[in-house]
Amino acid sequence: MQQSIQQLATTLDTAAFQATATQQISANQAITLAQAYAIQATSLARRYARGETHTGFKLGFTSKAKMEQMGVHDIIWGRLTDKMHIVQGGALSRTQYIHPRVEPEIAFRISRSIDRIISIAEVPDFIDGVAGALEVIDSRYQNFKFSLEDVIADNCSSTAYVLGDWLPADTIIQNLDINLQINGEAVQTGNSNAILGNPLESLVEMSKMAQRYGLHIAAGEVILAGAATSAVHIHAGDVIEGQFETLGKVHLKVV
Ligand code: OOG
Ligand code: MG
Repeated sequence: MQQSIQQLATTLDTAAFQATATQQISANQAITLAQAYAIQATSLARRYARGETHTGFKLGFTSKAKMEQMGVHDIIWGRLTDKMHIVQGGALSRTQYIHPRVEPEIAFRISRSIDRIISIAEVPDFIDGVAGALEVIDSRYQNFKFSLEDVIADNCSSTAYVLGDWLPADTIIQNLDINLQINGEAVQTGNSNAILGNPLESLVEMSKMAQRYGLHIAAGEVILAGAATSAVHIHAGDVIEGQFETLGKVHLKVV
């Protein structure tokens, strides 16, 4: 039997809330891209009803490393909330998640509303900070496997994010070596240009998504550009460090 948008959204939200994996939607029924984003919005509405507030957006599959790791080749976007934000050096409780992974990201802070498609040359006018970041993703689907529509419905695996110190908007972020260490061991290395050739392009893409999907991107919101490297499984006791050259280091513990 076909399930409604509401039922599918409830299943995904409950899977996240209870840290229990659920079956891929695509295993039982076909959904369109528009329906996938509607499921995402409906499932986020349940979070807002529990008191969470919107803090920004994330992009996914903006690098080849991520596309190839997960077998999805289209850019996707998801929503971030205050509950997902972990302070720099803070701790993530492993038992609250299903099979979490971490990945290094670059974050932007929006300085004024983006209400149209912007060009790469205009990006500096719309941001007042850049930072290194870590994103924790935790697909609500069994075995961390999904189709394009599945992952969009699941808010693009959004789970948690840590922001490094905000640096001025004109800080160089092109061609940065990015390293991810776990317990002092290098587990991923990459370069910021792996993100769409230039990480600033992620904001151009986000402005296009906002136009296409009727989103409002407001001052103060955070945009995560998408990981430059593959994501890595994390375990209780792990000490995680992202290193981003000019953007400094970002830390997270798993307890
Ligand atoms: C989907 C989220 C992709 C990124 O940075 O590319 C993403 C996933 O890999 O589970 O966050
Ligand atoms: Mg990511």
